[in-house]
Amino acid sequence: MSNPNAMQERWGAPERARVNAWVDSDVRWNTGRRLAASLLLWASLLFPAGRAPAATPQAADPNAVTAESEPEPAEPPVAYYGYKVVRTYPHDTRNFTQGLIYEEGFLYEGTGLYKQSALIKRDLEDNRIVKRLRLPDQYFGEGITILGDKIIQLTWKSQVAFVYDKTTFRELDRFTYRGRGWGLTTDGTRLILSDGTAMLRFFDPNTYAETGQLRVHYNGRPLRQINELEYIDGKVYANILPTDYIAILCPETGRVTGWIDLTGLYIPPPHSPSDIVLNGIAYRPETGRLLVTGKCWPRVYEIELVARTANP
Ligand SMILES: [Ca+2]
Repeated sequence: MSNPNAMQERWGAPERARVNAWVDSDVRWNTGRRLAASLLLWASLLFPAGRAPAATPQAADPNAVTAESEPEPAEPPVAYYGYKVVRTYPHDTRNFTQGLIYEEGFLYEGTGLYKQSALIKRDLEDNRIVKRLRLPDQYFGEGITILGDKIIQLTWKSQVAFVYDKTTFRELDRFTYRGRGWGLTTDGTRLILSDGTAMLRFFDPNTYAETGQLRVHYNGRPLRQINELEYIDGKVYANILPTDYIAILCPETGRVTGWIDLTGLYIPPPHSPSDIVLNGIAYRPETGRLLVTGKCWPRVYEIELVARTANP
């Protein structure tokens, strides 16, 4: 969105009601709807449901406030970020990115699609593939995370996760879970899984038992389509399918505390498949920057976040 002010002027009250309902509805994506979803999400940022209309000046009503009335505690403001590209790296356009992690100079990627899913370790500097493992044809790979010397990889509908040795990619274990697997990350003590709904689900990394769930919400409404994840400094960063936005979530309350708008980072060529969308967040602790990419995108982008106001 190049001119949010113009959008703000153009959109009237009925549209505002509609866009605020976006976070409360399932979004099925195709090329047109992907663009629409990004526009709607941006509009919902401009017109949050909880924002009160401008007050009309009138005489104060002495009966309106009683001794028992106390103001609602104000929630911390939501942070908004744009981006600055610092550097780019090649990305294999055959990689249908579903999971992305950076560790000590290497980029680990989990890819999807039946008969094409893989786990790949690549040297970020020279783009050399260090290790690659093809999943059996019946599995559609999803999110990955690293915990200690292990890599865990989800599958989409098979309800199976694979546990690998981080160095050799040898399968050490596998476990089952109900529902679908989308994104995966860890806070160091728990596995954190997204399944396309508004829920984050927590798993014990030793027993693989599900230990809890948390509904993610924005303006009091569930935020669905939570996809690839990355845990950074106490927050969960989450791609919201099929948009160009990353939500920053509190993993204790489920509240959205920030938004990153990556509009324009990569624009697929005309007539590209509709699922060529942003999906991949990794973190470089030595630079404090994000590495982001998308499904079948030609580049990985190292970006700095640029703070901005909600209504630029
Ligand atoms: Ca990630």
